[in-house]
Amino acid sequence: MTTVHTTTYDLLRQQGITTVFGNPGSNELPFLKDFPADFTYILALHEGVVVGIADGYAQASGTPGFVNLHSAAGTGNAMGALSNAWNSHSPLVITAGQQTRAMVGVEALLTNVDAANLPRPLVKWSYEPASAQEVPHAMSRAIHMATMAPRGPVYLSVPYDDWSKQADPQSWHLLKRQVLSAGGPSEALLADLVAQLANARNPVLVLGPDVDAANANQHCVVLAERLKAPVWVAPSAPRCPFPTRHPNFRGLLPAGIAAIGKLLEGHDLVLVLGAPVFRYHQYDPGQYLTEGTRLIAVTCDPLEAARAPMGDAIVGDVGLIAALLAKQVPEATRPTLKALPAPEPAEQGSSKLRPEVVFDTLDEIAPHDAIYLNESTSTTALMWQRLNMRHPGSYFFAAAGGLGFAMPAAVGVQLAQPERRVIAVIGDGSANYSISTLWTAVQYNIPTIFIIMNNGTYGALRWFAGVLEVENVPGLDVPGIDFCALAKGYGMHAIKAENRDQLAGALHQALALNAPVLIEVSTLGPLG
Ligand code: TZD
Ligand code: CA
Repeated sequence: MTTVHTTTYDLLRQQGITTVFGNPGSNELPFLKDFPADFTYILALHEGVVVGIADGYAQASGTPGFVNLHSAAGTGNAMGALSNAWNSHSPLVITAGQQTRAMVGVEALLTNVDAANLPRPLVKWSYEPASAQEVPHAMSRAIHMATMAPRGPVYLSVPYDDWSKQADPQSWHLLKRQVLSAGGPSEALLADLVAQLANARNPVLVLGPDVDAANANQHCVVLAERLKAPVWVAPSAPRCPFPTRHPNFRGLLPAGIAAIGKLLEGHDLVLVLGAPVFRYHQYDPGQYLTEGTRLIAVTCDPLEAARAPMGDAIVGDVGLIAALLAKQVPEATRPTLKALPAPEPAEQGSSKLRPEVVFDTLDEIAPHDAIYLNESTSTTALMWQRLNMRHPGSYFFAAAGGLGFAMPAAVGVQLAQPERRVIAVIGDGSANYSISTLWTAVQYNIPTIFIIMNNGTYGALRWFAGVLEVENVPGLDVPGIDFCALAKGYGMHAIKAENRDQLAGALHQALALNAPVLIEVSTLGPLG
């Protein structure tokens, strides 16, 4: 007899899934039993970290991240991370163990009550198979759901007694199936879009994370050059879809309604590729777009298309449509754009390093194809101004703004991209949400470089308190944390850097090592 266990591992193998990111409990042991030699298990010590690593891995590899969590408690711990994965269209197959079927009804300890409902609304599909025989089918369905456009996380709860049962004898069909997305535009739609761009007097491109996810960055470079159009990155950017030193690059759009409306004023056509319209943050009421500006958004996601408050939307394959436009849009007769002046090199400042200096030093010393993870919330704008990000897949940020993403995701990205060095720039506040990531990086020798920007405060919240005009708010400072000591506690090499020279030395040292390193930098906060 072929068991559900054997059939499921065969199915995962056939789908190219041989890494399991997990944190186990009793309900999961029968799934992990006789773990096949051609599979790798990556253990993380908190479920937010498990999903964060898998998310980074899935985004950087473009292949599904397979996760195994412990029942309701493990899933609950992962929900914050799931909010980011949901917003970044990250293809995650999240499985969780369930109590044995005979004891679910009496709600024995570690029962996942109403399991399929628990992760909603942050998954595309959620399910607990009605019988053991159905598990391979449900797993197959989960993988296809996660990887089909628009990609996203799915959830599967499996009672632990199912794994040793006999699989449906017809399960072999599942091992042969492929499900492909073919979301190209019709000729008429494409011709219309090309004509609208060709006839626009002053078009502008706004690019989002799904351009980078589709590896369509270079198509967008060609499109921008042919259109002679400025390029903005959509607000609250989780990825970098365009080279930041390209002459057409204008920067990151602010995350307020009125601010965006004003910045896009004067353009008759805004073409948004691969972003929601828009991921606003601070409430900045005003006009979405001013009179005379039209917007067309190309997105992989019908939900994004439907909820945009203005403009038209086309749901389709962002990469393919970008490639077709780059080929078919005629060269505009407008003058070629000139690059914005590069920012002045920053002075070190008094006792603590200015964040500008940290980014200038990184930009100078890090490899040109380094991959950056950002969770230093008050310095995001500086990072975008000062880092020369040239290649696709060079930048990742929490897509829902949930902290605790970047440290684990940096480990997952490094696993997916062993040829490129991953550098995670993390605030001292943010570092605490997923600090146990350091343990996984050490144990599996994943050579991510963690730079902790220690300014002793939740800097972004201090800035936001100013925006909201609220005073005397408690809980905004985080003094007294020694990150080098924490890193050493997890077995990681750690270096303190107090000035530019020490930071440069630490970076050279870290880059020469084939091991993870934490560099703690004392930085000036946003308010000095
Ligand atoms: N909890 C979670 C899971 N996500 C959040 N986004 C927050 C709390 C709220 N939050 C922000 O949005 S930014 C921020 C918090 C607490 C401060 C982060 O501080 P930091 O970076 O030290 O990491 P800066 O540069 O000092 O802001
Ligand atoms: Ca901070």
